[in-house]
Amino acid sequence: MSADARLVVVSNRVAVPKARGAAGAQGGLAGALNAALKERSGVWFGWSGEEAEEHTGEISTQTTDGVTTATIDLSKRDVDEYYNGYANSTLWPLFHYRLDLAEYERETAKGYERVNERFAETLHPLLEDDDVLWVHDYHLIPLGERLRSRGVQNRIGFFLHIPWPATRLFVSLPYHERLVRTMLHYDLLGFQTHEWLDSFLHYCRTELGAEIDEETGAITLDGRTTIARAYPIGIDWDHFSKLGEDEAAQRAQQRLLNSTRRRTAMIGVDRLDYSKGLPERLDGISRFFDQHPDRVSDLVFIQIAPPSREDVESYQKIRAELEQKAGQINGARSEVDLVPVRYVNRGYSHAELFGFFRAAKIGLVTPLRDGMNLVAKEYLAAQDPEDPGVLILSRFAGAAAQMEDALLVNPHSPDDLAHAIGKALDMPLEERRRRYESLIGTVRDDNVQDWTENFLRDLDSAGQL
Ligand code: ADQ
Repeated sequence: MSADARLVVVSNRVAVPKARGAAGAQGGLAGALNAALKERSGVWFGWSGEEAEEHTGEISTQTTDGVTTATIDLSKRDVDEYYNGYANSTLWPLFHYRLDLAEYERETAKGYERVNERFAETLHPLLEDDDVLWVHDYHLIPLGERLRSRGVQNRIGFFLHIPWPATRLFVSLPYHERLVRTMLHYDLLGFQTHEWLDSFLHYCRTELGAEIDEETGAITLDGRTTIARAYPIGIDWDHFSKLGEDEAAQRAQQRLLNSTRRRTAMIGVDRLDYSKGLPERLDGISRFFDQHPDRVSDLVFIQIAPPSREDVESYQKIRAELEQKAGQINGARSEVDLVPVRYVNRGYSHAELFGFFRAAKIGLVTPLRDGMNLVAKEYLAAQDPEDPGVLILSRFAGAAAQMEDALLVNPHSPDDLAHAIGKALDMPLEERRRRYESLIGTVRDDNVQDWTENFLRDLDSAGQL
């Protein structure tokens, strides 16, 4: 298989590339994948995000700068069962250790299999013999096996963006073995961290009796070998770190500084998701205020959290809980000219986020569980090296494995969070610089371009590893 074979990326949603020079930002992952797709005149296949009355099998294609996007619509039933149902109400909570929120419904499991089969059926005719396929995330775990059952022999890799749970949790999923066996039809499996990789290997060894070669990550079962490795994702450093030159970033920074005046701004930026530990974060802030009432006027906390997956009940609940907690803190602690928590339910461009991150002297990234968490890396990339802010990071984010010099916290403990906030507020410049220097290297060097290259290099040579 040659390294310049055409690349076919498959994910639940497709980020349609912007024409050269077109306005608007693209996420780091979309940017990196588009760069790889451009290099290899590739195709990006997935759901359009649109709901159709009926599934028609029609593919919409668009080619920009040599990259073709091919999308299909899904029916309302498909979206309910596959996306809102099995992917986001079964796998997402389970993989984020929220057994209490995981729902197991036979119908949604069937919908998940049906849509994966539909992806395989629609994608198959588009494939050429030499294509290298890269499938992304928990929505499409069985896709590789579905393609193999149609005779596809191409090299196929899979990357999981979220954690892989411990075996004792994972086995609570009905038909868990069937799901994992489908994964062994990929040539290469990528995980964000060694912890998630080890959990997966542990499952394969103990539940399936697979043979594992720890050194190469080779998993052998029934005469087939799959390679599994950790590939920690990074940010698009070249793009993100230069956003400070952008006028929108400078305006956003100034806007925040003007509005906070002499108070220290502390920031959180997350999709509104229960895995991100947002109510727990507010509990920690509330505890800090309880312990240090004299410091309420020193600090303002800005939480930016655009709603996501609003059709799923657990997401409606977390939103209501957060509104209530923010309201409680502000009710108890506000003065006529002072509101301690600013809770904003919308998204901002990367340039604006850069400006907010730079204006905030404390970054709070405290998920209860997270595959990686790119916000932690973006916060650091936006800091002024001469006067950097402090990152408070959950030990349960994948990013923590690379970022031991952040202030690592247990997000479940309000006392731990409150202590870290106090420490960050009082941290001398010298210590802030030292921590920043030790952290920024991995943010800069282990970037998303490297991640793409490493994964695709191993996929190109899978079978010879
Ligand atoms: P997410 O759960 O979405 O991603 P994360 O990695 O933190 O989590 O964020 C992805 C991107 O969304 C970042 O670039 C961030 O700037 C942006 N974003 C978040 N909140 C925003 C807001 N309020 N406004 C604008 N942009 C916002 C999943 C996994 C993660 C993994 C990534 C990539 O859950 O663990 O790091 O995929 O693999």
